[in-house]
Amino acid sequence: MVTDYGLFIGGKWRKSEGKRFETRNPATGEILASFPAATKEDVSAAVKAARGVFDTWRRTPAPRRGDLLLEAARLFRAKKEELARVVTMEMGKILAEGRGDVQEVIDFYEYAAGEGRRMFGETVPSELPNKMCLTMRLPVGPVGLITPWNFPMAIPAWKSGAALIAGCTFVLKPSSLTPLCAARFVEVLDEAGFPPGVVNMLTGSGSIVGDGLVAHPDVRAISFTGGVDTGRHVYEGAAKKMIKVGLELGGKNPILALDDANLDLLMDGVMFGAFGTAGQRCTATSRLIVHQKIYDQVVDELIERTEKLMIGNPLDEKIDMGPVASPEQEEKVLDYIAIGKKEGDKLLTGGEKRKGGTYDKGFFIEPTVFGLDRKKRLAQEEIFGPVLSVLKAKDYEDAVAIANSVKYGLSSSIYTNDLRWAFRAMHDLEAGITYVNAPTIGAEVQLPFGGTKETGPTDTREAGPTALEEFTYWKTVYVDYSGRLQKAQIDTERLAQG
Ligand code: TXE
Repeated sequence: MVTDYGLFIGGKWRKSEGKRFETRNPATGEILASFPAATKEDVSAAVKAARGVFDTWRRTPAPRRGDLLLEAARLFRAKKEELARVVTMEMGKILAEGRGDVQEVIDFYEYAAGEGRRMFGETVPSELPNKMCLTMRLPVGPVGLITPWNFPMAIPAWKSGAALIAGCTFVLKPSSLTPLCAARFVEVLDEAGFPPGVVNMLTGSGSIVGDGLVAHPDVRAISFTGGVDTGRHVYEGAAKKMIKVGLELGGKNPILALDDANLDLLMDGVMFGAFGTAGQRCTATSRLIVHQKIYDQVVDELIERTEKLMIGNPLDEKIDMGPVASPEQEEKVLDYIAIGKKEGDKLLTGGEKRKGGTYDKGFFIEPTVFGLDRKKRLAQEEIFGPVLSVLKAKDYEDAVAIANSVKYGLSSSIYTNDLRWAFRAMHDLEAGITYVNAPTIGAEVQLPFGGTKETGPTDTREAGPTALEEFTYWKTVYVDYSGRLQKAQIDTERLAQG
């Protein structure tokens, strides 16, 4: 039975005047649930709820806020299997990855809960006697969280976990492809006992809900993950209000394979990095840059392994790769494959939509490998699908030049057993993340996550201790206990003169 959801505002599921839309399983076409497209009035109501409880929430001691995050983590753990199936059915990633999505929620909520007992500021000496100075973090206010469909529970968790522990209330706007995952996520937070208004969720369009949150005067920060063009638009809107904004806008992530690499290890990493989640990860391996000496061998092995991948319904545990997430994604990926063929790039394997039988109900694209030149569009643009480009490099320097020749800078990897190249790559690769002898995917929640160049501004990082930066500002406090007026810069000058 299809559940008709409302909007989650002020601790209650509410009706909306907005038109309804449905969410479907991309492997089978089955309708999963229906949601309202929130209106401007709904945006105002949600922000009002978030603003109304903000003072209560920010005054709740951070360790007590952490207790609620821990309770939520406990509930997510208890419901992990059920929620993982929802992720797989709505987004299309295989079940093992659906479980991974929920595990990230658990891991990050547990990690963020601990921040409630740290969140350190500093004490600093004053230049004057009997005076002390300190810094502390304060929450920016109610925030807007705008999330994509590829990690439909993990990304809302990364953003909301950090916002909540910082003392912010939030309005989450999930992608219209995965509202069910967001609704189930919010249901768990509700069950954990967050006060009404701390957690709010609005489904609906980017132009009404997304723009509405960015423009609303009471929304004091935006955390966004999605495409570059949308991200730029959000950044411009946020600049008008001078608010904080965190942007994570994807990548064109390379693996560099040097001639001394362990080839088995390399191939395992490439297959996982390129075709995991059908290539729809911001950190997916989309370029394999191979030293000329091992190029032919790598290509042969790659074709053999790619052709063995089983594609099908991701709920079936035998399947290696599910569908892409939507008809729009399918069209976009097939367009790129067509561009590759037209530009004369060498199609090494795949390159077709899977047809016939149950495939016709979903959006299945063969895992595809192109051999190509570094300047071609497929080597430069984010495809966000199961398409890997292999490029030939003369040596280490050439491989780095190819790696850095794109506008993105999120993740990167090098396979080598030579420490010299491994350490040089850590410095030379223009990316927020570099892996050594591991694929470009596999971020852990206790470390900063984010990129450089057009992946997004470098002043914010999700996850890790840096996650707090997005949602807090620094307050500097001076405490004068001398009992008299002391003048910094003026009195200190006198002290110095004696
Ligand atoms: O992204 P959008 P889409 C890339 C990837 C993919 C492409 C398009 O290349 O093929 O983007 O995906 C909301 N104001 N990534 O269309 O449109 C939108 O509703 C505010 C990379 O899904 O950027 C959704 O909630 N918000 C990526 C979110 O923005 C707006 C992950 C992302 O949607 C808005 C996903 C507006 N005007 C896609 N318009 C990554 N970094 O990993 C839309 N939105």
